[in-house]
Amino acid sequence: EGEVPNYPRNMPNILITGTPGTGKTTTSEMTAEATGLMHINVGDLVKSKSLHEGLDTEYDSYILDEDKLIDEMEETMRPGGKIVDFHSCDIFPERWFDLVVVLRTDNGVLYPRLEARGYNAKKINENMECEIMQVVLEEARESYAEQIVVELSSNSIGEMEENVSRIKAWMDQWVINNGR
Ligand code: DAT
Repeated sequence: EGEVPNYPRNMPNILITGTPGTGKTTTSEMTAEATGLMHINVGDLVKSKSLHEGLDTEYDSYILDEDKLIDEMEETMRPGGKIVDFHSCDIFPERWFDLVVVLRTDNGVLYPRLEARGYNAKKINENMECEIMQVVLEEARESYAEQIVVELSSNSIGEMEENVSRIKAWMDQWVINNGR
């Protein structure tokens, strides 16, 4: 951290984070479609490039190899223009991102989404607690400058569409301010 020069970007990098089920992947796909930015689904990348140390059988999730993941992504992030989709946000270098979006979902809406995914009870409870305790939001506030962290409500399709429009409008303004 701090040793890698932060080259100026022509396009912004956006992190879309939040508890599993809050809508990161759907929102990222729609935003990529609307903006032309490239969506990077970090969970898929971890699986496809084996950037993990095996499966945690209790939670049925991969044990991340953070160093391998950051090395794998570094060159891709450098020129900008990426939407990074992941349920955790404190593992990435702060310098990578121009905007950090934290999606939030009400308990009564999130629970059935997690059930519909076929998560086991332990995983559902862990994720519900994560959302109730605002774990990802606090992580984002601790890891990034206050002015780049935005909390957006993601309970309905309407809210998701609104969020995509807001992110697109933010990006258009970023290009006016920073693009060359
Ligand atoms: P995540 O990537 O955060 O785990 P997802 O994009 O895969 O979440 O969405 C999980 C499920 O919930 C999927 O079936 C789409 C649905 N969903 C997500 N956000 C939504 C929203 N704002 N309104 C309605 N459905 C939503």
